[in-house]
Amino acid sequence: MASEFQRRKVGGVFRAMDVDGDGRLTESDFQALADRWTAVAGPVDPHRLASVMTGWWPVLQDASDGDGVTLDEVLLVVDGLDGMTDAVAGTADAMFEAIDLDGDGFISRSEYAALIETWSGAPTATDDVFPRLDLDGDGHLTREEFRTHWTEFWAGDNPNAPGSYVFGPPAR
Ligand SMILES: [Ca+2]
Ligand SMILES: [Ca+2]
Ligand SMILES: [Ca+2]
Repeated sequence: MASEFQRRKVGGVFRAMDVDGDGRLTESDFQALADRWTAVAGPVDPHRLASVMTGWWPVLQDASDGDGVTLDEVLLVVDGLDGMTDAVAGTADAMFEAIDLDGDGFISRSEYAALIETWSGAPTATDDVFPRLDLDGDGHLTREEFRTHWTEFWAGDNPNAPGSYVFGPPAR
């Protein structure tokens, strides 16, 4: 069973992805997300970002009753991620490459800010979050740091872990 914290954490991402706000993720939400990301016209390639997320679509659909994917169904998938660590790490790497705009193998503070702004569709303060994610304080995120946070976000349940805030502060 997902904890209250996981429900709140994943629920924030769910609401960002449920573009039409009907409480279910459908393919039209993913299309609308790609459109939103394209409209931001930032440096993040919206199609690359969308393909990272749509890679999980078959897994989500398997958990659903065929009428869109609800938050409860997403949480069912989240519950099962302990046994899918390779798939989660693979998504982290794909996401990392989508964020690493200059391809230098690191995520800079500005690359991270571009991701969150594109993701949320609005300017979002990331100055407080980034230093927490930068575990060794060298000013950028390595692939390993990002993989740690991404895995914590999706498979973990620790309100004090920096990775719980990889998409920004959770909704209350
Ligand atoms: Ca929807
Ligand atoms: Ca970079
Ligand atoms: Ca670092």
